[in-house]
Amino acid sequence: MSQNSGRRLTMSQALLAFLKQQYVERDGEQTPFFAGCFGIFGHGNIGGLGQALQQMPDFRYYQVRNEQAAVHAAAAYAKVKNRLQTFVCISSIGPGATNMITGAAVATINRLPVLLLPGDIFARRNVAPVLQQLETEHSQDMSVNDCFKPVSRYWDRINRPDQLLMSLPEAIRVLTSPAETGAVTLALPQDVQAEAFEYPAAFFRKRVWRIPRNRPDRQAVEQAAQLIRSSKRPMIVAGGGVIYSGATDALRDFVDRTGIPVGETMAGKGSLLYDNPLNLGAIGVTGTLAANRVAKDADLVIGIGTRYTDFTTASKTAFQNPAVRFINVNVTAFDAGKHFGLSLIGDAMVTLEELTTLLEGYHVDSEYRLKSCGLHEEWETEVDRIYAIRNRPLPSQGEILGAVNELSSPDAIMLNAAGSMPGDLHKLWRTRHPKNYHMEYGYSCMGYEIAGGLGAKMAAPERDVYVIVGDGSYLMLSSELVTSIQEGYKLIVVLIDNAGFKSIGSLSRSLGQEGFGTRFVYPKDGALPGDSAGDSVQPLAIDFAMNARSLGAHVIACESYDELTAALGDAVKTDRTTVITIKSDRYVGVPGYDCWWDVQVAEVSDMASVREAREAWEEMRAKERYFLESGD
Ligand SMILES: Cc1ncc(C[n+]2csc(CCOP(=O)(O)OP(=O)(O)O)c2C)c(N)n1
Ligand SMILES: [Mg+2]
Repeated sequence: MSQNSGRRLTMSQALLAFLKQQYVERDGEQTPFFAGCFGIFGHGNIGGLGQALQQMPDFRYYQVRNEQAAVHAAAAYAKVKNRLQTFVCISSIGPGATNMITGAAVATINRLPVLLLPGDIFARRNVAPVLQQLETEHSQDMSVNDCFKPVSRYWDRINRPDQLLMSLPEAIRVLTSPAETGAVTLALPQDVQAEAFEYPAAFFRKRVWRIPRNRPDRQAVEQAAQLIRSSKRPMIVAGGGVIYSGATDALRDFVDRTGIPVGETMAGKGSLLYDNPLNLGAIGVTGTLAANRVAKDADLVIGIGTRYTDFTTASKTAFQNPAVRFINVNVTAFDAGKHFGLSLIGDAMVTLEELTTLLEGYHVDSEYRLKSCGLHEEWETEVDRIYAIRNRPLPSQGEILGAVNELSSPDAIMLNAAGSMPGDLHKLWRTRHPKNYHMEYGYSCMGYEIAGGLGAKMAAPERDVYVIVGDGSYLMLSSELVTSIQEGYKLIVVLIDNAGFKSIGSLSRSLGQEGFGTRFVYPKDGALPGDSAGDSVQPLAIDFAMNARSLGAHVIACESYDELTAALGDAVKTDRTTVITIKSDRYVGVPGYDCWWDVQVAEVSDMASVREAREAWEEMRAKERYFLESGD
């Protein structure tokens, strides 16, 4: 087709027509890359993208309540789809646009593709300052959308309709690249969105972006095999990359043959099923005794698809063997190089397969294997113990999470993000398929839960989706309950009401700060009472059940463990999003297991409790390592 036989379209129409033609292919399977569009209209996009979406109903538009929530839903969708499909999120200019910045950070930090199209101020400028415009006296080439730059993996502003021809292919290249993916932002000035241009017909050809399975450098893999053969206490740290690569079977095979035990990160939980005898479970700050014990003495850590956040490394204290070395399998050179590790830059699945072949005949000492399996067993007993606690008068969080685990279908998705729940779930959740445990813990963003649940359910409508949300997160962002009801994507929401920020309360107490500012209570004597005030406080009378009911959800309010189990039984039978509310004890917590997290403690204080906490902090701070010895 000649380049000249073009189609005269508005920039918005051309953009959508192009997006509809983008496909990804991995292992021979092809899918359209975009499942549709979430958004809210305003004057900054109604006549541009709004008009184009109306005219193209086959690119489905979903109306949401909050632009931040839209990006969470898109990111969760992409996470469930192993990054092979995502959503476009659109907003008006100004506050609608900046609402998406938090979502962009979630997506970029978690390495999840989302395409953000915030409206922008008039490119032609003559009517400036327009409603919601940020003015600056030293430049006219600036708007609030510049704030997206640090949280986007690719950022552009489309000031002329023909710029799409150059910008969109870059945007899709970044979104579909396992190494580069994250939020991509194309800021769309409101006037340009509606301007027409003769786009070459070839621009709208179907394009298939193949997701490669790059194999690592041959010499590096051979060196890795040598290192593994000569190690005595190797362990694997399985991160999100294992799951995104679809490498869970390859990992199981590798572990079966070599006997190397596995600790799982927040994003990597589900890399092995919970009952694999060599699955030591969660590692790091929120780790199990099994994984943290093995990590402490490991002489070789094989990180697969992990970023090594402080939660994974227990703030660089998890690996205490002075001779520990790292092999890092990662699609991203940046991550592969961490801890002076031997970098295997490549796809997790093919790299594991190659290593398996090179390690033919190798197996760890049987004593080491037996020790790992024994620790796994001991951990299962500890989970049983915590699931069986029947705390009174209010149930403990551990037993609530146990009930959800035991009473949800094995193929369900459990989703969570912030509060005291991620730590408990990382330790306690018994993962029964690789997508069973959906945790946003790169940004740990309060408000991800319900919006993310919507995205997860849209990605896997055949699965039950259980959203576990704290009262704090619920109050921050629960508006997509409405969208889930509008669109018929049923969620089962378990709202844990512990009258405040339990997680930060306990963190505060651990720093000697008495839970200040973390309870949902009225001020007393001119200040917000902390935990030292005990029960002599007036709680906020928030009726979560009524709140959820008012949005159209089916609601089951529970007072006890038994009522909760009955509610979980009933919730699978309802016809729409169902919110189960349950009060829980603020103080009964799941303990830490041989771990530490570096959170700053005041160096000087009037409070003796803070001075004491500082002393303990200094002792642990001294254990933090740089791993300078790790390299050659
Ligand atoms: C958007 C956002 N603001 C603040 C925080 C810091 N933070 C982490 S957990 C938490 C409390 C969450 O409260 P809730 O949802 O009730 O869970 P709980 O800690 O009570 O289990 C806060 C304030 C955060 N992670 N995200
Ligand atoms: Mg709470």
